[in-house]
Amino acid sequence: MTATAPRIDTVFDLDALLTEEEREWQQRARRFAQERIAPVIEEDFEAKHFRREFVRELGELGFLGMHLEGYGCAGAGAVSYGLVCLELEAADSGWRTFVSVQGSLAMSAIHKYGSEEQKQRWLPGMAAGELIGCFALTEPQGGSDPAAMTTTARRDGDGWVLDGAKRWIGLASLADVAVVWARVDDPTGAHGDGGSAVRGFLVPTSTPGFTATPIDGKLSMRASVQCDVTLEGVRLDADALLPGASGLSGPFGCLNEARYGIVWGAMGAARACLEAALERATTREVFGRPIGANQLIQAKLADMFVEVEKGILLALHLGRLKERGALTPPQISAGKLNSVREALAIAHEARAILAGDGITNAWPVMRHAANLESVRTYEGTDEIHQLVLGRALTGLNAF
Ligand code: TGC
Repeated sequence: MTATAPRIDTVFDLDALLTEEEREWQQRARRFAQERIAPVIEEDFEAKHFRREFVRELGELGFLGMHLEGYGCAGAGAVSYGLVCLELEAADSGWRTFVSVQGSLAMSAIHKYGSEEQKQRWLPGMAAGELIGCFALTEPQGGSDPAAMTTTARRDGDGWVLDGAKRWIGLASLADVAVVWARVDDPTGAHGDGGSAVRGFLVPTSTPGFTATPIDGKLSMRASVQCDVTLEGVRLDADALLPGASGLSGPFGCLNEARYGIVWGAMGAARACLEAALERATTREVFGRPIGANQLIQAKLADMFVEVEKGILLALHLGRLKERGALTPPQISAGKLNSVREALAIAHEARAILAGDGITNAWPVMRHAANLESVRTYEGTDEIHQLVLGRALTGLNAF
């Protein structure tokens, strides 16, 4: 009986489907994840510590806003970006989340909807990891229905005044700039808004009236920071408005980017859990032989492996569609729903294979399982994505 655990990503030879450049991005991210994040993540998770110094390193590696063109961004393809998400999340969902919030949400919003001046002011520093951005959409009453937002922006001379509250805003207490989505009431249409519209604002976090407070008591994503944000009479100049976004399609356009990263990232967490289970199965002996020699364990491992490989193939398919400009929101919903659901199931199975030790931080599995509970909920819950798919299939809106 041999106990050779193959590298699981060689079994399907997914590498054969990637370009040289994509493999290089993946290797660069894998090295960072294994050499920088992995050695400290259990300690950081325990201590609720966000390692700020990694932000510049991520910038130097080109990962921040890497799918964007110009302004110091790498202009990489969607698959390269996905592979980076996968490798970072194999270490911890918190670090993939950081890259998502910075690149897919805050930088994407500025890149898609900002004026040339706004892009020049913020994007190069954010790409380099010198500046941090956050994305303030969700409000305390719930995240699933952004149309119900109550944060307002009202005209004040040439400028604006923002009032309201946001919740679960990643990195807000560390951020230099917040992309804040607020409702502008303009019934006369005098400012070109044509009634009530959701608009985006770039708020330097040093602006009086902006307060971000880290949310305590989290048992998930403990090595990253999510905040409550209050906006009390936050006065902004006219040029704080993102000119290119009007209506909810603005923030949803950014959520599409972040959800796409999750499709890949969650499979990284799943792969890490499978690797842990494989290691345990081939080294732990019970009844005089490795537990992996038992059919029941092998069946679990095989099922976990099939779901990891299927999930990565789906992510790759969506990535190729994205590179052709053909990726649709229901396709992203299918990917996010599948990846996170399967990753959670894999984490739970891996925990069972690890038995009692699986609940300790000697293994990464319980941390991944706890993190994935957040990933399951943010950027659209399972149920929201099921309903997006239900609408695409039936033509009937169940919201
Ligand atoms: P509806 O109000 O009818 O449509 C509004 C407008 O938005 C457009 N739209 C989209 N555009 C691009 N991509 C998408 N995925 C889009 N989904 C909708 C839509 O076409 C319409 O455009 P227009 O021009 O006609 O006005 O909304 P809906 O019925 O289409 O959508 C309903 C629903 C439930 C799917 C949507 O509200 C939804 O996706 N809800 C979930 C929102 C969500 O994901 N919230 C969590 C955000 S996570 C977060 O805020 C934390 S940031 C991360 C961090 O900081 O850590």
